[in-house]
Amino acid sequence: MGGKILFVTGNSHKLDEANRILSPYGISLEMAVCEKLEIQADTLEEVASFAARTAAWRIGSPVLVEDSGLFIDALGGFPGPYSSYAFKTIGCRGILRLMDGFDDRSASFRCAVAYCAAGAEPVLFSGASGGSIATTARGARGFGFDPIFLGKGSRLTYAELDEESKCMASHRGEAFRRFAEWLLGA
Ligand code: ITT
Repeated sequence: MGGKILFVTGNSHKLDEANRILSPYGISLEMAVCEKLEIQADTLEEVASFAARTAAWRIGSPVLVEDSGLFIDALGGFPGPYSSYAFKTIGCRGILRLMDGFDDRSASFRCAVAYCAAGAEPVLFSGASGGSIATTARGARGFGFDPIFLGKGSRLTYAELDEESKCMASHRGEAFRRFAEWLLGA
């Protein structure tokens, strides 16, 4: 592949993970100097599409946007599309407190990646990783809710996994690999 693709995000962890996932495909991303315009919507796909369309129009070149979140079954999918806000306000400790008394701790991380060329419609790629909410926060790697998320069948939280293992298992890994296969096949 030629030059780098612009990734509209303010989250450097997302950029690092996406680059790790895409490097076997010869694709590399750089952070775009552009605001990610986030609408309030029920789905990650709507949020990512809108932000990608606006950024592509502003910058005048193809862009990638990714919207992701933690969906907890016992909380009706909360925090879901509001994960960034929930992380900044109540954080991992607040989520653990909300889960007090629930036997069902199942949850999933989800991710919507939108690729958009200027003036075109965004193309969407989704990924999900199932698991559960741990009873205590553990681990120092990753970001966001990683210390309280256990992947399916794993006793380690995402924050205890090495970067490669997280990217193999994660919602982001699935969505960006789908994007790469589309881009290289397109
Ligand atoms: P940008 O909007 O600038 O891309 P952001 O961190 O605000 O960065 P989102 O709006 O997509 O991103 O919010 C996603 C939130 O969901 C993020 O802040 C984390 O709290 C959580 N999250 C998403 N993916 C995660 C992951 O792989 N590990 C841990 N937490 C994650």
